Amino acid sequence: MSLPTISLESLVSSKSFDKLLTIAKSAGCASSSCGSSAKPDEMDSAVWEKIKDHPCYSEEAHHYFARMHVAVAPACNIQCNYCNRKYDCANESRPGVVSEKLTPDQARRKVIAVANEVPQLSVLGIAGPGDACYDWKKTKATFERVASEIRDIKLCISTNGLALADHVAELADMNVDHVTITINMVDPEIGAKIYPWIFYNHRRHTGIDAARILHKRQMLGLEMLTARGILTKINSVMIPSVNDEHLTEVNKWVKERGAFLHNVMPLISDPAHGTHFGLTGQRGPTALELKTLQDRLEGGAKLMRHCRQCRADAVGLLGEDRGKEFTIDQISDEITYDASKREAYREVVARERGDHVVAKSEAVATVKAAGSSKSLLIAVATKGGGRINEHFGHTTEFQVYEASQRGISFIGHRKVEQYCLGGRGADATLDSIIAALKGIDIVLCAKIGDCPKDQLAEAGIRAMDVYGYGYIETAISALYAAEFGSEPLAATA
Ligand code: CLF
Ligand code: SF4
Repeated sequence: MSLPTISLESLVSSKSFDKLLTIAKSAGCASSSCGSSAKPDEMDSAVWEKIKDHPCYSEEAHHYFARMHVAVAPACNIQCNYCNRKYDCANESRPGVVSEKLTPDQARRKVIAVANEVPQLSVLGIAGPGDACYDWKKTKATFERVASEIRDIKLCISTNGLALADHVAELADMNVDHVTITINMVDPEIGAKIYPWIFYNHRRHTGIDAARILHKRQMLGLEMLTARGILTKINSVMIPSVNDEHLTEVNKWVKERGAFLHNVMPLISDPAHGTHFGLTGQRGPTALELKTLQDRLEGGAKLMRHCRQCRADAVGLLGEDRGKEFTIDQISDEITYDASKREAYREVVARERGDHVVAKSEAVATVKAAGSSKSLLIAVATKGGGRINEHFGHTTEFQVYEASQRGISFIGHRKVEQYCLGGRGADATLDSIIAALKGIDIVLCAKIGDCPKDQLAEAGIRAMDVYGYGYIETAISALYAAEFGSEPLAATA
């Protein structure tokens, strides 16, 4: 039996769940790569086991797996100048939207409701709206309740690090394999410009004294996690003229102390959010400034470039938010966990992933074989699964890839307004999409009409749907080879 092309849409829609089950139960496998592992050759198998289904710790996994956050931890022990407590924790969450705060019991019900309906769900994260380690009782109670029913769900937290060291042993006991610490400085003088105060050992500390304590506690927490084999991701908020240059130093420090990933995120600063930085005119970095810094950091602690700065109650694949479908008022008091969708999805994805890995490595070899020093920036409309499977007019985010002598790399995303609403495209929206795609050479999507295609072409961006539903890297390699290899340009109109 040959495997059908899998679009995330077909896998997750309840209407096609029977089809998903049929594929999952089918005997044998016609996949060219059945049994292939997506594990990178250089990665330790134990580490791969921990990250292979985690959408934040593996760029590859983020095409297939989803996270959800439950907003159970509203209290915080520090003040960041980019945070207004009325909103979500800006360490891990886009400020500007108030979350639905939950008790641990409500959180348990919500996680079960999502697990029953969203087969991609693999990770439960607690990322605010305050600090997961400071508001520890609620964090712990939530994890214990959920893990006792959904045994294979990965538990993940995000913290500012001040109270982390007090809970590392319990995190290890609960099998929490993934901890994010937000570290914006290793120099307390810079820290004093970011943190006006912290609350530690029953009293408030301010200025350099506060930043020094926070720094020491963050390093201690990181070292304790590394000693226990817990994977640590460091989030750093890039604040122009405050810590942007300094983040190279942060990268070195955290690498030396065993951090698995470093995620540099742009400051989100808007006066409407009422934050200190927002109200005092501190700007965030441009996309180019962020990319330039990330490029400079290559070679140090491994970088995460696919972060979406999620809300503290986000649900779904990174880049999508299905939170509104799962508000607590829509969830029954008596809900029970049904593993069938998640299990069937995992079986299908395991096969699909093997094929994807083979296709990807062939694509990278093709790009390298072109022997060109040129690069191409390609924006892709996708719903996941590593395929070009979203219409231009429906997408709210393009994934951006760079093809160059080094291969094919995911380098970020560009958020856009949805162009097509109610069957019609809006010109003003198209203008804003074109502006958001500045610097992009080619747009790949499953379908695009002549009107937006022509207007993109006028702006110097080639848009095409001939590679629709194929693997992203395969299309990119064909385009790159056609453009810079010895073959003439083909099939790109
Ligand atoms: Fe959530 Fe964070 Fe865990 Fe992921 S998010 S607690 S590590 S499960 Fe991921 Fe969202 Fe970026 Fe965070 S994309 S903001 S990095
Ligand atoms: Fe706000 Fe999070 Fe900073 Fe606490 S750690 S002040 S909740 S951004």
